[in-house]
Amino acid sequence: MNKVYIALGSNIAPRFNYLYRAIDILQQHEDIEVAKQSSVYETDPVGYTDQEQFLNMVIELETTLEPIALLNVCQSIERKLGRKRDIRWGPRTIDLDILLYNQTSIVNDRLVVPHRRLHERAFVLIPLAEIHPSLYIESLEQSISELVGQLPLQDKEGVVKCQPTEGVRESKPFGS
Ligand code: A4P
Ligand code: MG
Repeated sequence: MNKVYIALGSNIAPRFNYLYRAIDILQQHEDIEVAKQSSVYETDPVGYTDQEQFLNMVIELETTLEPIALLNVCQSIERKLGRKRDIRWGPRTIDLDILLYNQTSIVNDRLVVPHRRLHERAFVLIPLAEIHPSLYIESLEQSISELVGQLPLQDKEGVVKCQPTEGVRESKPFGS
């Protein structure tokens, strides 16, 4: 069984619904088991900053799918949930990034694992540290908690755990 970490992000309403719909679809896949989920965090946009706040979280999967097959599942979920690709790093209903696939290093046209920006992104490292702080990344020769410790304070301050009630405020029926 392969152990995989996936980062989810959304900054188009209803953001909570997009995150939980994506997790539901993954869970329904016969070759995927969602083993752990982090809390949901509200985060300042990084890269292209003239856009709404994101909700981000990280999940741990157990799967028999090979990396490209899993990427295909992730991209089909993005399409199903109305993801459009206009601006690089721009607004999105849902983004699913494969962070880690066991300790495998993959570099090809479609997939780079560990994710290229994993080590520098507070909105990924902080939720990942919540579910597996001691996780050691061989290619970086560091653990997740060490990587979090190296983040600039300003980046960490832009990642705030959501209160559970915030989901209620945003949860309109899907598609309305
Ligand atoms: N691809 C390569 N490696 C991977 C991987 N490990 N997982 C390829 C998933 N996809 C991977 O991705 C572009 C291409 O990357 C895909 O065709 C796939 O074959 P995309 O999802 O179409 O485009 P993107 O999301 O705009 O690019 P990317 O590189 O995923 O962007 P990032 O780095 O994820 O940045 N700020 C906050 N606070 N929260 C966010 O979630 N997200 C971004 C997007 C920017 N700022 C953000 C957030
Ligand atoms: Mg992406």
